[in-house]
Amino acid sequence: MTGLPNQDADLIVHSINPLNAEPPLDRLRSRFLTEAGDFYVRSHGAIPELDPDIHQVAFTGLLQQPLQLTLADMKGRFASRTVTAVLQCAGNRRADFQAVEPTSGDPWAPGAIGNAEWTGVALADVLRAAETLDGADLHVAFRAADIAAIEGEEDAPFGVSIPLDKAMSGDVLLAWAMNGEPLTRRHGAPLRVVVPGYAGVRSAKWVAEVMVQDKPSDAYHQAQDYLLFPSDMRKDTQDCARGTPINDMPLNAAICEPAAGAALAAGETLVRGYAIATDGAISRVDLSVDGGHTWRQATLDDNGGQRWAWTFWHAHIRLPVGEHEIVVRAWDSAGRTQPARPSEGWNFKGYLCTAWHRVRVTAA
Ligand SMILES: Nc1nc2c(c(=O)[nH]1)N[C@H]1C(S)=C(S)[C@@H](COP(=O)(O)O)O[C@H]1N2
Ligand SMILES: [Mo]
Repeated sequence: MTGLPNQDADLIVHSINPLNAEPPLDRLRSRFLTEAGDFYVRSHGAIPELDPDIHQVAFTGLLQQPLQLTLADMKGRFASRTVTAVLQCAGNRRADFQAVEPTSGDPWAPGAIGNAEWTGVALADVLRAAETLDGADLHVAFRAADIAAIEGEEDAPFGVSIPLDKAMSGDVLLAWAMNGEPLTRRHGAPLRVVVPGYAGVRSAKWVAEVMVQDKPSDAYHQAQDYLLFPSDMRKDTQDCARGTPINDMPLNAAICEPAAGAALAAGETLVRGYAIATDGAISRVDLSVDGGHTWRQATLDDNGGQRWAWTFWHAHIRLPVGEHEIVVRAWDSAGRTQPARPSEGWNFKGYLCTAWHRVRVTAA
């Protein structure tokens, strides 16, 4: 994986403007709660600078009591709530798809993911105060303060939506803090949405308007991007009606150490990584050094049983002198596991790469 020279955060930078960058995997694996400086950044436009004392969020649409709230208003009116949750880009691990056939988008390694403790107010509490209508077919759309560059179209504010029932679940936050620190600008200050379990794209940063409506957002990022297309579709045949909006993230796992290409001493090696299941527990993580013919189990680190957090795992394996490929796959509590090869899930936008993660190393 290559990147542009590190500019500031000591991350692997895929593009500077907009800023897209991910941490080296050993740093990602070093702490259960990912520090802001080690947290991937995915942005579609320039990072806005909003004054936290002045910035307001408008709550509009199908509400009896539309609201306009500053950060201080929110803190004063609603109970604060903290949720530990993974945020993961739908393009995480896209580089593995691109080794099969090119796709659009940046070549993310397995670092477009992070796990943080988010503090804010429950979106449900604010929507209840605004007296939202309830209805199975309603949606909550977010308009953000950044202006995204959109290929072949005019620049437009970043916009996405989630179903109202997800918004009312209590775990969806309007968050102002990450790991107990105020949000940094690049991660959405002064206020961002955090939608646990969903693809990162739904967690709008720099949120400016929250709209309850009877259909999903028609903004580009909801209506035309972040759709999972069938494998036979290409850019020139793109038909959004045949794409599925990416919400819940699938089961996945990655090896963070040793690094790809590492030269190791033969003998015992510590292998460490993360695993993530959509909604509930990782039940098992398997490692193979013979291409998936035989497997042994990694040890799962305790994640406190937190529903939206990731699971760290580790194993000591013995590597004789020679070249090796270490392979990982995870299992969830429903007995699901991951596909062996990225060719099985390839799509031209390169979303949701969940193939067994493989790392080649040499031992001498
Ligand atoms: N306003 C706004 N929100 C956004 C984005 C953006 O470009 N603008 N990118 C989205 C995507 S695709 C992801 S994966 C996450 C990344 O959040 P992070 O940069 O804090 O890691 O933010 C989401 N929210
Ligand atoms: Mo993303």
